[in-house]
Amino acid sequence: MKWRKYFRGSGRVLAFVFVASVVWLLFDMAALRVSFSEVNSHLLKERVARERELAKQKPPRHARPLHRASFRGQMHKGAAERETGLGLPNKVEKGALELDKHINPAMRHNQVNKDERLKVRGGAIQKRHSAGSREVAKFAIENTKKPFKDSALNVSKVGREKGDLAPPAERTAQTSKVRRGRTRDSPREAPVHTPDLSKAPPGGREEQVRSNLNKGDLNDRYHFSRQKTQEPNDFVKKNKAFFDARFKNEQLTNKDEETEEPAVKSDLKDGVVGMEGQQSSDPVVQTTPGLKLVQKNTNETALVGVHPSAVHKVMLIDMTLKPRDSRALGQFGQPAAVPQKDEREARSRWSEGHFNVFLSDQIPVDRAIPDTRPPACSESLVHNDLPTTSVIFCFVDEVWSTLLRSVHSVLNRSPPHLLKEIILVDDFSTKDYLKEQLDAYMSQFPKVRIVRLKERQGLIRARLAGAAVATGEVLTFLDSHIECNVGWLEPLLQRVHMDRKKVVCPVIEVISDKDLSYMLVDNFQRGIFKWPLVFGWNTLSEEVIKKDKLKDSDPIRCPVMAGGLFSIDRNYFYELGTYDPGLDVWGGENMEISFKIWMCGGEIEIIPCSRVGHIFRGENPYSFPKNRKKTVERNLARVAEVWLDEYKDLFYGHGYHHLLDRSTIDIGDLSEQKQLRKQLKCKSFRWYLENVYPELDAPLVRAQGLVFNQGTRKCLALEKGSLTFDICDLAKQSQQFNHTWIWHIRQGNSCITPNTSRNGIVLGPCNNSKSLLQWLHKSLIFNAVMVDHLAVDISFRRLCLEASAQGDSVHLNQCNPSSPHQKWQFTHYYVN
Ligand code: UD2
Ligand code: MN
Repeated sequence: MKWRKYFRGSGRVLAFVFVASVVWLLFDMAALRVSFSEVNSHLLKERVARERELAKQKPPRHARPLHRASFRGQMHKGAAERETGLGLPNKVEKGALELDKHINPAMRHNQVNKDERLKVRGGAIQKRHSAGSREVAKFAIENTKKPFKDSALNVSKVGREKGDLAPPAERTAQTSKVRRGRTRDSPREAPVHTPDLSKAPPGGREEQVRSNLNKGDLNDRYHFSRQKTQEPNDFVKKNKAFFDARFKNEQLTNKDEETEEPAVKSDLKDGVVGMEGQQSSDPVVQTTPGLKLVQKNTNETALVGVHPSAVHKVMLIDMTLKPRDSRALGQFGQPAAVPQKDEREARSRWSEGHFNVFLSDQIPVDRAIPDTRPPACSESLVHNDLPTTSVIFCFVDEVWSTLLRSVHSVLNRSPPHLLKEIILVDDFSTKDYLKEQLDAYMSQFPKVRIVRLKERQGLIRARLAGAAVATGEVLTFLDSHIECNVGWLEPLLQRVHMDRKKVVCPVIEVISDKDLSYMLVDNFQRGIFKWPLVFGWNTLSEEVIKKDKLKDSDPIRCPVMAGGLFSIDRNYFYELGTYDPGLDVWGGENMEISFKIWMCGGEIEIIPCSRVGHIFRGENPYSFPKNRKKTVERNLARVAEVWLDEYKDLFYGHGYHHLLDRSTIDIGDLSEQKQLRKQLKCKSFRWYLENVYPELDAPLVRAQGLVFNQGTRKCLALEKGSLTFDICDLAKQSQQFNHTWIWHIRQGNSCITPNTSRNGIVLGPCNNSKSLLQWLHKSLIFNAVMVDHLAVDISFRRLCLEASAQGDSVHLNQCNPSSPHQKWQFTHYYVN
């Protein structure tokens, strides 16, 4: 009754005017919010300018359009606090301030919808939105039909004329095979014995690791790596079909929309995809169907029970500069081939990037690639208030077209409101095209910033330089020769949003170095390491998958990350003390950050719904200021010293023994890093092994227990400071010895030490760098017929430990393969 009076007489007029002005206002806002992302052409800019002109002529607006910040402010209180803090740079760049202008119109529309839904619910509003959506669709088609000058390709042609120097054709082909079968860490000096893994059965990475390790040759241990599951052609064919199907569906969806809009139809209309010569010559607006209250096939169990208005389905954004040409080389991630007439040039340009640079330059910088995500991923829900990210690409002498393709893939396939900026850190490149030409090209895209380092820092310190100027809430590091796949970003940010201590990696897929095709990798892969800290991939076992009821779209806990591609909460990155800045140029930083994350309270996950292709190269296409092998070794030694506790012996004992001698290698000051570990109250490496990577074989010693002598049939004992023999007794502490990873025979802090002057034996303090204390035993390196001997090298002479005939003392003697007094057995052996 109370209300009715307002709807009588002048009240009715007032109510009508109010409703009409709300409707007008919303319509106005929707129109004004039509903006463009950086990737759209200047035609879009003109359109917005026209819109603005129109807006000026309209009556003054009573409400300002909702800014992303205020939208986020309502949905996610902590955002503002997270943006500052810890004395981090809080610089707001021009590009950043203009963020709102560059939000994809459909995205923006979506935000308005959600916000308005909170206040006003009703059919009128929904209708208005659907009208707006159609306008966006029309708009996209109009604009993409107009001609667009492909400046990227023009410029890349300039770069192409610079090639010279040619490896032979067979080598080019071979390098590609080798690349598939080698690890990211492979030392360039190492010989390559890698089988062609393109023919290996799926799931063979682990076996590859094992078989290489068993060979006992350190160089071999490096050679295990990514493996693809299918031949590229089959794969691409399959995925092309998938792609085509997707296009068909979208057209249907669009048709449906033209006729009738359901009451709660999705407001998520993202991105524009154009493909000439496909199902339609017109570009198509992708439409993500409306949110459903019931979640199906989603791995985001944590989202169950969340109010549907707080989440949405992962967006399928795939924008282009102009309609895609389905006949373009490498389109859909298909393998490309070099025409016979260009083979010479192609070969000559291989060394520019250690992949097929010639082909890369022919392939569109914004080509389509197959959506390789597990099917459930397109149903995944993510929060509306995800944090923003700064994408950081470090590069040194990167190839022009791959660098551009990397940047475009981020611009084209990331929701604009989540992409705060792209920071390109030029690590003192020597190529001219990476200077003014790059500046000029990137100036088209307000979100791209270029940081130039004044001297070569290496990727670790270059990443830190990028992080220092980043303003996004999350840092996303990527290599500069990648292609982000559709829907890559939101699933990563979702996990960080759920828990800021989650550090997340996309699945790294393979872009062939030879034909630039895009290949998917096995499911259920995780990053692991083997001794001596060699990164590799391993497939989760069937038992684990069954036990944990893992779906192919579920996040996978990862003992170590590959290193190149990951997202981390910016403040958390600084809380962790970033990377050890003492790590040089390349290598080992992935181990360092992985141990740091796990041991200091974080987690590393691979997110199968996020996929990024990467060109794995056979060689680093840039110089190392110092020797490459030594650089990596030194970095790893720093990591081992700071993080491995007593397990660092395994690192040294598995091939880095020479690093123990600090007079020949200076690994630099570690006090700050050790201090940091204390401050952060990080857990022990033992904890890491027990809780994160229990599958790793990590015995602390080679052998342990009683040391039995065949000749005397007694055991070695340490009594009153000297070595003697005793009846073997497991219960006696005096008879317990360790044969350590660095070949010491040790009881407590005492080591069996040769007395060089008299071939005698004394007990001395253990000292890691003294080679005199190293006793070879059960080692084929030493001599197949003397595996039971304990031998030591003194001034280039090899001598063996021998029990006296009386069985009361030990001394050194010429090695005699048949003497039982020189044969020894420990109770337990941990190494074969
Ligand atoms: C892997 C990682 C890489 C890094 C590396 C070292 C992946 C996919 N890649 O080897 O990110 O963790 O292992 O451990 O996981 N760069 C510089 N300055 C340098 C050297 C390199 O900026 O002095 C850049 C380079 O241009 C590239 C990135 O750093 O964008 C990584 O180098 P890479 O591609 O040679 O390393 P990669 O993929 O062999
Ligand atoms: Mn790389």
